[in-house]
Amino acid sequence: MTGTRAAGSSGATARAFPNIALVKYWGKRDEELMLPAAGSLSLTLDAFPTTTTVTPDAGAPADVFELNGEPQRGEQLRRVTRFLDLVRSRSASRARARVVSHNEAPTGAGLASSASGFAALATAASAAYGLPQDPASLSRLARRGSGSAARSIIPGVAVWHAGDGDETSFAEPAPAPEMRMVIVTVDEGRKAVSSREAMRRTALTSPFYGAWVTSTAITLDAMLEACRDGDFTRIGRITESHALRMHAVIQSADPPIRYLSPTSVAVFDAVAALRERGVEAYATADAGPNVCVIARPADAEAVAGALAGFGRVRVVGAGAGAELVSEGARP
Ligand code: 2P0
Repeated sequence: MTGTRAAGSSGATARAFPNIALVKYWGKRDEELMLPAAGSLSLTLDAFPTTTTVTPDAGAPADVFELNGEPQRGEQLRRVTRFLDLVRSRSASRARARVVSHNEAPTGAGLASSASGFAALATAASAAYGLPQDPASLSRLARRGSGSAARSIIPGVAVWHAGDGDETSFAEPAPAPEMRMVIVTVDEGRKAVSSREAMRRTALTSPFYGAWVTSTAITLDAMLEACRDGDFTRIGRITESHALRMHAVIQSADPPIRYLSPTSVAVFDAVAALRERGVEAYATADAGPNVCVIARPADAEAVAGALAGFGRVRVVGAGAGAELVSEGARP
């Protein structure tokens, strides 16, 4: 133990799951406040959690961040420190912290590890530093670490409102029918261009970016209506078409960025072939080559079986929101 760590400040541990967007977030209107250019909607998964313990240490000279047993340096550590600086600016404590995180997803492979990561960090840090812990406050805070983390605070289907400022840009539950997601892991490698950088490049250089933003707002309204109606077919059609629009606008950046590999495209084709055979499934993909396919619960295993030749396949369902697992005394 170092320095003058307060007796009893044993920190707080939180767990959060990744989410996969059905209406995508791609572009910010304010990078400092992390306000999205448009709202989005996602399914929080019941797999690949991140569990994070934040232990404030009044005597420590700097924050420490350990991920899957490896001490982190450089940009990874800076992102955590910047986030904790924001937490400390709202707290009575200025103590540096030890952050120990375990992430069960392959980091950087497009399975949204930054979403579960910052949702867990926001939840643990809010408990450890005495900040508000209601879902809207946690979602707004998580957003500052990584936009998509705002949605991982919420269980199941979450809508992240674009809002008109920091106060109003948070995620909340959206009523929706039960769904499964078949995750086809085509490639576990780290992506070549981070989503943050690719989003910035898309916004700055794509001639289609304006249309992407205005059409996404319309798409989100249609998706919310389809979810309210429990209309799986409409949810699926919107999901697949919006994913392809996102990849189109990303490819139209200069220099272009292409996340989908030939295998990813083959999975989209296989999903279309399943629909031809009467099995309703719809594909989406994030900033990487892996493909996620939504299906009704009764069809999920058949969809997984049909896609098993393309990579590792896993059926997941709707997961819990970010939760405090244990809480120690405050610093
Ligand atoms: C999404 N993605 O809606 C979209 C679709 C990836 C593709 O949100 O810069 O890691 O930290 O806010 O949240 C990934 O972007 O980016 C993402 P930052 P984030 O899920």
